[in-house]
Order: sequence, then structure tokens, then C-alpha cells
Amino acid sequence: MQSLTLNKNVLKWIDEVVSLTKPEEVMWIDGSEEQLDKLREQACNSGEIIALNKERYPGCYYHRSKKDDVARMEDKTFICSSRKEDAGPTNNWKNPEDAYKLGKEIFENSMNGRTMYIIPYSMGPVGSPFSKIGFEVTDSIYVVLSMNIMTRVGQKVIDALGDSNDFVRGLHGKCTLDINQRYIFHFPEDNTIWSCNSAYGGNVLLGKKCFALRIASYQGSKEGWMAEHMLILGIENPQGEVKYVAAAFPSACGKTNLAMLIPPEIYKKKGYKVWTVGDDIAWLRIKEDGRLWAINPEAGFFGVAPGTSEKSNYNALMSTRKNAIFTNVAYNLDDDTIWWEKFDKNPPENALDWQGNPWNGKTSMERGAHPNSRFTAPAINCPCISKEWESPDGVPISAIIFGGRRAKTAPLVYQSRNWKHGVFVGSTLASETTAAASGKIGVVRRDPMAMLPFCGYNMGDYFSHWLEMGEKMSNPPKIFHVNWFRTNDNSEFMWPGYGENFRVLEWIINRCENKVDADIAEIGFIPREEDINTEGLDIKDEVLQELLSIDIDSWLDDVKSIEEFYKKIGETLPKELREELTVLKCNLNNAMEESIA
Ligand code: OXD
Ligand code: MN
Repeated sequence: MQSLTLNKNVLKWIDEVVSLTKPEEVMWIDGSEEQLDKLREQACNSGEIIALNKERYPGCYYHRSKKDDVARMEDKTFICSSRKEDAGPTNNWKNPEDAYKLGKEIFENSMNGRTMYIIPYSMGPVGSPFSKIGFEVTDSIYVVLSMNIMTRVGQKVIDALGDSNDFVRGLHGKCTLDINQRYIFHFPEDNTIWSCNSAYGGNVLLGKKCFALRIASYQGSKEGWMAEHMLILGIENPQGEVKYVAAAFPSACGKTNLAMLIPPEIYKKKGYKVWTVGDDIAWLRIKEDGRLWAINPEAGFFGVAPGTSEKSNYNALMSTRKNAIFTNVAYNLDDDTIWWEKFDKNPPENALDWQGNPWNGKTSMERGAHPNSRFTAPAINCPCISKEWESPDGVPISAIIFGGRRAKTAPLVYQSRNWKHGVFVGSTLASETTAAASGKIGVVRRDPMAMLPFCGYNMGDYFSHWLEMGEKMSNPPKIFHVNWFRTNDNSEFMWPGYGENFRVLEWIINRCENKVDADIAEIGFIPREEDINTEGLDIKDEVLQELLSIDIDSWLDDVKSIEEFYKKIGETLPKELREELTVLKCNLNNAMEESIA
């Protein structure tokens, strides 16, 4: 097939990849529906995907990956910088020479008898000053079809690239899917990603975590911008003004739910609305107005299926009703539809489970869908998608929100004193494991800015970059921390969560607009009770009081755990953050002494 480009940099690299992997055929993905339709048909014929019920799920397909290939594999993920210290203490590191050598051994002849697909894609709207271009070479049609949902693909991307050498070179091969030979290598200094022996989205849709977070965070540090693991949403008030916030949460804290939140009835009646710009990744740049602006570099959602229902996240569910791909969920043989745990109360009786075994959802004790089964859905399907979601200029960010799952320590919401303190709050972000996940409640895992698995360089240098970005902004976003997961003595959640989180967002926006005062506490600004609107919410005053309270003892414990974590970061930890830790410790010790006196 004719190459889609005359770009010598691209062609030279493709030649190298072809002579390494030796595919039988090479196909350039031009992004046309005609070409994609042929690939869909071919993948249906080979059994790689199954077409779902055309009336109920038009344009949707079902896919399964291997039993041992169902999640991101952090122990197989490497940052291959020339110097080990540039990968830092939180990443696995491999010397680039060794990684290329090992990769070449695995990829050699691996596409014999297969077709190699070359996918030109843009992260961000094509041509936006925020956007970046990548190529993914793959031997999987599933990857082609999924990349076509998650990114902008095809000839228009090639045209935007012109003869530039500024593109990320991604090589993916299924090889033999051998878990022992599975690697996800990132070469930040070469704009290169190699992923082999996996077919699971998080490891093989190279535009997402590999490029848009790991490589892009490195690029951002060199070029003066930021790539963050953040949702972006807009909050519209009854006057029609929209304010945007970006929010970072570690996994299992409800990021997609917050991104697509439906405000409580009393707010809806008044005319408040929430608009989704993105649910997972934000690329942020400072503009001439001294503010931070953000785009969502993706074009789709790669969401966790189980737990998604009309009740828990109507907007996410509706996003999957056409042109979506479902992976590792249960397949209903009676009507060619899909099902997962908590989808509804009516599991299919004549189905296949996520491994393809016969499964009766009414009688089986086994799960139908894998806990990390996924949907890949076009963002444009989302009923609350923002009209700015593809704006090449991005949206201005009023607030950055960090959040974790903390049973006791963190209050419902607090505001940092300033940017530097906010960076401290983000750098110490943590979440606790739940009983369901580990059998042990309250094991704190530090996940700075929710970027622990995704920061493509040294975490201490990443913190410095955050501080430098703050220095450059005349009007930086205010930084907040939220915690929807505080529990009472009976281990019950005290805050209702979901749509009711809108009440906290309202306080955050009011703070950004200087509309409400707050109390200054040891850890930052805490809302006054009367400033959290509880109209229409069944919550007792003393519960709200407790939700906003600070338990000095558990904060002092937290300080110890932060000290440990900072020790691990080592000498690249910026001194500003050490100072913030000292301030926090002093504030807490003073409070403790006062309470004893
Ligand atoms: C994701 C993740 O899949 O953070 O978005 O793991
Ligand atoms: Mn994520």
C-alpha cells in the first residue's frame, strides 16, 4: 500500500520497524470509515471481535483479552532514560541500550505472516497549539479500532505533521502474548515507546498512559507545560457562566463519576449544569493572561465497566450506546448484548463470561465481567460533553482539586494557602485501601498528584516543575483537596457522594471568586459550615461538623508517613516542600499543645 506521507523522518523509522518485525503486509490507517469498516469485518471474521446487537448497540463490538493480560502491568513498565536518576526512585528503570537490545530480540520477525498497521494520531484537536502527534505501529486490529475512538486518527494528522520530526514513535506487537516477555518500555529522550506481548488497552493504546502521561510529562518538563492525570469539568451557573476545574484522583476514587456528575435536583431546578471536558488526562499550558489553560488530549473514554449503571453514572453508560468497544465483560448470547456486575438487576442466563466460558448470571457464583473490564467509547457520545471539549484553545482552569480515599484524616474539603502549599498537598496525595480490596483497612498509599504510575521522569524533578509553573503564573488556579470517603465509628460513609459532590464544587468555585470566607486551620482553609449548602440534603449538623473537622492525632501520624515518603524521593525533593512539611508539623504540634493546656 502507498505510504500516506513523504516525511523522511517517518519513512526512515517505518523502514527500521519493518526490517525488524518483517510483516507480510503494511497498511497505513487513513482514518476513513471505508477502511475502518473493512478492518471491522476482517476482525469479526477472524473472531478477534464480535459485532453486538445492531439495534441496541449500533457500531459496537465485543472483545476479550487473555486471562493474564487484563490490566496495566506496573512491574513490566520501564522508563529507559540514559541516567537512572532521571527515572527517579518511583519508576522501574532500564538502561536504553539494554531495553532496545531486549526489545529487538522479542520483536525480531514477530510480524511474520501478519499485517502491520501504521496509525498516525493526534493527542488533542488536530492543529491545536496544545496538541502533539504520534504514530503507533501495531499488528492488532483491536488496537487500530480502539485508537480510532481514543484519539484523532488518519490523513489529517499526517498533513498537520508536514515534514517535522516532532512525533512520538510507538511500536506495539502482540508477539506471542507471553507474560514473561511482556514489556512496556518508554524512551523519553528518543520520543519512543515499545510495547510487546500484551493486548490489554492500558499497555497497548500507546496514545494514552504511555504518551499522554509518561512521555508527555517529560516533554512538558522540558517545554514548560504539564501533562496530568486529571479530569476536566465545567460548572455552569444559572447566569450561563462556566468555570472549569481539573481534578486528580488515584484509581478507584470515582474520577469518571465526578467528570460526568449530575447536580442534585435543587441545583438543576435553578439552572446549574456540569459539562465534561475530559475524564482522565489534562494537558495544561500557561497563556498570556497568566492563567492555566487545559485540553483533554483524548477523544474517548476508556472506562471501567463494572459498577457503571444508569444510577451510578448515567452519562458514562449513555456514552457506550453506539460506536463503542467492550472488553472482558459478559456477553449475552440471547440478544448479542453485554452485561457486567451492577449493570442492572437482570443478569443474562445464557451468556459467556469474560473468559468465554458459558455463564448463567442468575445462578453462577462467579463474576461475569472481569473487575477491570472496560468500555472504549467516543467522548462525543456523552450527553453532558462540553461544547468546548474540542476547543483548540483549551479551557481556563479556576481550581485544581486533589482527592483521595481517606477514612479519617482528610476533611470533606480544604483549600491550600497558596500554589506552593497546594503543590505540597498534591505531592502528599494518598489513598487508603478498602477492606474489599486488601482485607486491611487504612493502608495508606502515597500517589503524588495521582501520577505515581505515570510520571515519566524523576518525581522530585516533577515537583520542582510544578513549583516553577506556579512562579510563572500571575493568576494560578487555587488548589484544593477533597475527600468523599470519610467514615464514622461504624465505618459508614458520612458524605453521600455522587451528585451531592456538586455542593463541594460550589464552595470551591465560590472560594475562587472570593464569594465566601473560610477558617484558617493547621492544614489550610476549611469551609464554614453554613457555606456548604445542605438544602435538600438529609444530613445532620453534627455530621457536617465532623466532616469538616481535623483530627490532630491522625494528621500527626500522616506527617510521619509523609516523612517516610519524602525520604524515598531523596535529594531531588524541592526544599520548598520540606519547608511546607515543617510548617504543617509545627501547626499540628501547636494545636496539640493547646488542646492539652
Ligand atoms: C486508567 C488508570 O485506566 O488510571 O485510567 O488506570
Ligand atoms: Mn487513569
